[in-house]
Amino acid sequence: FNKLALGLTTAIALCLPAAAETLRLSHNTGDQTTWQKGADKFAELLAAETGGAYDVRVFPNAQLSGGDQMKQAEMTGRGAIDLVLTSAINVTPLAPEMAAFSLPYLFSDYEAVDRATGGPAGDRMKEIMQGHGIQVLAWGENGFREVTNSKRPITSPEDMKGLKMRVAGPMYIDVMNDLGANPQQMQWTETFPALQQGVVDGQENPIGAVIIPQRVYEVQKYITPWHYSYDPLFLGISSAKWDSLDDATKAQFQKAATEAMQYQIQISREATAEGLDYLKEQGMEVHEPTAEQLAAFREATKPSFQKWSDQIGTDIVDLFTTAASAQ
Ligand code: X2X
Repeated sequence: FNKLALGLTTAIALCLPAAAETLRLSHNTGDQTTWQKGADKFAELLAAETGGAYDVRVFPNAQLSGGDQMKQAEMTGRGAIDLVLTSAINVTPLAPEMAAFSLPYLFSDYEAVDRATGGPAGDRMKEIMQGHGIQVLAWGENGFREVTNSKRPITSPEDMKGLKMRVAGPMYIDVMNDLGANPQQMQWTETFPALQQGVVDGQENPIGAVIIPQRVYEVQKYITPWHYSYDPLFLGISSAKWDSLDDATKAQFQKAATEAMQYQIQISREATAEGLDYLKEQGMEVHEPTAEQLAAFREATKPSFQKWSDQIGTDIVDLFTTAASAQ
C-alpha cells in the first residue's frame, strides 16, 4: 500500500504544474496602447513557451515607479522591477547614450531604423544597458514623434515660437528651444489633463502607438507629421533576474520577447499608416510638410543635434549615422 501511495503521490506531483512565478512588467502608457498590447503578447507567449511557469503581470502608466516614467529603468536595473517596456528617451537620465536613437532628423524611414536596431548600433546600446543592470531582450517601437497643438497649424519653425510644449525628456527640451517653443518636462500620465486645461498648448508623440490609443485628438486640433525624432521601445529584464535563469529558460524568454516586439512593431506601423485619415475623421487638421518645410525644421534643430552628439560621443553617433544613411 505504501508503495502504491508513494507512486500515486509522485504521479500527482508530476501532473500538477508548479506554482507559476509572478514577474512584474512596468510600462508608462495607458492600457489601450500598442505598448500594452506588446506587453500582453509577451506575457501570453512566455506562458506558452514555459508551460505556464511564468505569470507576467503588466502594470501600465508607470504605476510601479509611483508615476515617474524616468524611474522605471533605474528600478529595473537594481532589481526592484523584473521587466520594463519603455522608450529610449525615458532612460536618458540613466544612459544618456540612448538619446542617439532620437537625435533630431537622424532617421527618415523605417528601413534606416531597422538597420540601427538590427545592427551594431542596437547591439552597442544593449551593452550600455547591461552596464546599468538591464538585459535588453528585444527592440519594439514607439515611433516617429509628430507634433500636435491646439493653437495653429505648424508649417515652419516660426510657427513653434512661444508655444507651450509638453515634452518627455531632456533632449526634447533642447530641440524645442531650438525651435523657439516654450518646453516643459512632464509625465505622460499628466499630459492629457494639462492639454485639456490649456496648461500646455501642444505635445509630440507617435501616431499609432500613442496619439490614437490615448485619444490625444480629443484635446488637440492640429497635427504636423514632421518626423523630427524616432523613439524605439525596448523590452528589458533586470540582470539579477536574467542571471538567475538557466540557458533553456533564457532562450524561452528571448523567443517570447522577440516575437512579442515584432508584433508590437507591426501593429504600431499599421495604426500609424492609417492614422492620419483617422485623425481627420476625429476633427484634426493635418498639415503634411513639404520637403522644403522639413529641411527648415532640420536646419533649425542642428544645434541640439550637435550638443547631444558631443555628449553621446562620436563612436556611438557614427554607428547611428551609418545605419541611418547606409543603402
Ligand atoms: O512620454 C511620452 O511622450 C511617451 C509616452 O512617448 C514616452 O514614453 C516617451
